[in-house]
Amino acid sequence: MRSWISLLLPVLAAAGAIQQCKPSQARTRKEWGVLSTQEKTEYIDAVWCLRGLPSVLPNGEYPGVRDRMDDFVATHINYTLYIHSDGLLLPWHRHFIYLYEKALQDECNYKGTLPYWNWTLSTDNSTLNPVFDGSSTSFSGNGLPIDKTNATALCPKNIPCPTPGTGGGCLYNGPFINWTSHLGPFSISQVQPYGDLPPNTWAYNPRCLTRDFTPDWLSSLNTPSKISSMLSAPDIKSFLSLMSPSTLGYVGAHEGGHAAIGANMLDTFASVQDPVFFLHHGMVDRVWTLWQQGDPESRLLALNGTGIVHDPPTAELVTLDTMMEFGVLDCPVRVGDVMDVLEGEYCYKYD
Ligand SMILES: [Cu+2]
Repeated sequence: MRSWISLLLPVLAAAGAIQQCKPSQARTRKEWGVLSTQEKTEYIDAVWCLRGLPSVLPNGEYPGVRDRMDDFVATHINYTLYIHSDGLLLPWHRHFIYLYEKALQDECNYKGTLPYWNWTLSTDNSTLNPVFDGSSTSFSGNGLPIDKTNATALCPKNIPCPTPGTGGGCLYNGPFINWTSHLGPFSISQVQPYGDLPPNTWAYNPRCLTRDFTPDWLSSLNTPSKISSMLSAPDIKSFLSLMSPSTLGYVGAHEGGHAAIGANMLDTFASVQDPVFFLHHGMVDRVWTLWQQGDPESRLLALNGTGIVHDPPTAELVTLDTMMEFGVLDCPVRVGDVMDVLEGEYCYKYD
């Protein structure tokens, strides 16, 4: 993987010795809907706190990086072409959302754990409740409806073509109504194996956060029966073919969640700018974790695919010894060290 900002010391890397995880002491990551009003408020406040902290990346070199939240956005942009639709999707994003959870806790005094968005609670509801009901304890709701007369429909090869979304514009209710995106937007056509970062990658382009609820994606890709098929997948290859197939034009539950929220969340490079990104990836990590724990002997260390987007045939396969980079967020991490959520730095479980 390309070394970019790795020369800057990860100032927030764990300083002390790693403590052993006792499974009985593992902290539970919970579904957003089961959190109390106070727990939800504390999480939302912590997210806003991160927004208010200075970035580690220097603003002179990265004009669009305005705050600590943007350190996460920029890191994801920088590694996008290595960590999607391939063998690094699961391990890289597991560690990335863990670092975000840790930043909320260490830098914003958040006492809880990272919540997740259970897709299956949204599949038959066009407002994608309860995470998106627009109340003061939600992630805000849809974007305002915009005219889509000239928009091209996104139509993957392996599911019926989804009906276009009902929003597309700026958020208009809930706690994130004044949230801003600073980087991008970037075109999906830039997501190419061995491609370059988009032009003007780090430019400052402040604008509102957009969403475009498109529930058809969820009813094709994220239903309870799709989740059970994933959980009973015999090997990691078949698991990934349902979660995130590497073949261009094919989609899985990971893409389903992104596309159902739409707009900014559909921007492969910069989707992290929507704070709900971390709840969606919490669910991706949860389903992977539950699958791994269903048969640890054969599944815990199972990997498939390469470290290049869409797994081109010439790319090297990911192994437990592959090193993953996290820019200013952390030192490089070995894939083998992120496989077990009850080992090493990690000590968490899902309800
Ligand atoms: Cu990603």
